[in-house]
Amino acid sequence: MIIFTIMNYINDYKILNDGIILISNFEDKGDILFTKIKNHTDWDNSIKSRKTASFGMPYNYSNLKYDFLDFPDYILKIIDRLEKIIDYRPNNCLINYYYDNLSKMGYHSDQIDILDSNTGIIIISLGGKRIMRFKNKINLELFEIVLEPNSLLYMTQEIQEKWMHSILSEQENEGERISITLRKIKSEL
Ligand SMILES: O=C(O)CCC(=O)C(=O)O
Repeated sequence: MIIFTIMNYINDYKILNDGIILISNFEDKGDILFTKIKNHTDWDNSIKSRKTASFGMPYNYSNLKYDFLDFPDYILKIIDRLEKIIDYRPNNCLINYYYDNLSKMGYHSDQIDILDSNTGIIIISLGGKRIMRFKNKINLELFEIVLEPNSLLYMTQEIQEKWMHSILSEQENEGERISITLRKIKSEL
């Protein structure tokens, strides 16, 4: 499993379920970034329950095909920062915009055969908080993680093999949320 240069976040990270790392205060300009992404992204509206946009390497996901698109500057800055704390440089960024409390993402596990070995999935959360619920593929055990604004969640590929995950709709009025998800997709695909 990737070892983060945790020293940077020594008081501020948790390791959960032996394959998930949560850093609670990763993004310090989350509100500005949220507004920029919300207002300056050409959103894909093909999915009913949230809007999406993909940058970097082409990515096929949930019956959608996203072509190559240059990274915007703000994503490049995030990738530059990330590269210093993980051992690789993500080459795709899929952004999800949960535009109201009912926006959600159903149970799934991420496709891992398209990912470079020893790289995981990074999720940076902006805006309203949401709950990510995991379900074990064999014994159906459940556990939840609260994705607070400005947090970073890292999941290994092994987690995808054993667990599915989902983003629940919100009962409370938590407001809109944006998730920035980053992956390193194999270049020979
Ligand atoms: O929006 C999120 O935080 C969830 C993203 C996710 O589940 C995924 O990219 O596989």
